[in-house]
Amino acid sequence: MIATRSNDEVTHALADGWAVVALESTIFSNLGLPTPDNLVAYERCTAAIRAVGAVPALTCVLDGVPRAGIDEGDLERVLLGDTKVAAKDLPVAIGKRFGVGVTTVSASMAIAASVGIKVFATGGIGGVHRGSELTGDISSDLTALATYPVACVSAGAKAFLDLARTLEYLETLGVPVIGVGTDRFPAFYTRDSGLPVPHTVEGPEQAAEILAALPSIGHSGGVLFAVPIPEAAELDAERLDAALQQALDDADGADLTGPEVTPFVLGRIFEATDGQSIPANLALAENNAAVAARIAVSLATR
Ligand code: PSU
Ligand code: MN
Repeated sequence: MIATRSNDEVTHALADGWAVVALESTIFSNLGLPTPDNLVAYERCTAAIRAVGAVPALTCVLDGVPRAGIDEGDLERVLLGDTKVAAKDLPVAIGKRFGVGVTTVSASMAIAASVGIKVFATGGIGGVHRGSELTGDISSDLTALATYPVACVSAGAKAFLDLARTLEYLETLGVPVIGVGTDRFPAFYTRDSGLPVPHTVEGPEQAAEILAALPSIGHSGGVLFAVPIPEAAELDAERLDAALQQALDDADGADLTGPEVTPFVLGRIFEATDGQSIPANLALAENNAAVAARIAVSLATR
């Protein structure tokens, strides 16, 4: 078991069985969002969680210690972090005492599970990359969803990935994929990827009922809740397609592998959309945090 440290607020909430929502830190670093939008995203997500009475727990690694909940004085270090830590990197980050490691979805779910946090909010998950039949590039976020008993709330995944294969892969791994108020898998900036999700819930209460049923059937892994971006913040799919294609072409030319690929493509998307993707990104992250918090509260009070 990981020796994770929490701040006082998270420690007390967990001891009292109160609602806690884990957050990843890659999205709040410059690997996920440019400055100062990363801080704005963090403030909006944590405020949304607190607004319904839940407690936010930012995950990261600080001085070789996995954290689920930091002290405000450490926030600046996390926002400036540039070492991406996936679940598989956690032992190295601990053993080599990384100063700051920013956690991806997979590492955040591992850390959340280690302290018993049941609900986790992110922007978008990693997935099966286009061309994975040649490169083998499939995000370990998917394996983590099958491994850790944590519900992940995400706006689907970005359309620079192969979303059809991503859903097939989750199916193979046995991860329930559940649309919240939708029967379509969302594509991050847009509400409908054109692909159906296997299951739908009306809202957070029904989502919590499903989570409560997991232990009874021996399901040991997680669940993916897919929440579409709020309508008012949705981007135009056609204009976005051109930007995504440009970003992918640039990535092809840059000869990148492994964990470098996703941050590079994200950076190119921000440039190719002239920063117009940022408000959409902030809106969906905040909305996911709010939905996750309502699920966590519903679970804690049932
Ligand atoms: N997709 C986004 N924004 C992000 C990420 C993915 O739209 O910030 C980050 C998340 O931390 C996710 C990680 O867990 O990238 C996946 O990286 P990879 O594809 O290398 O597994
Ligand atoms: Mn990858």
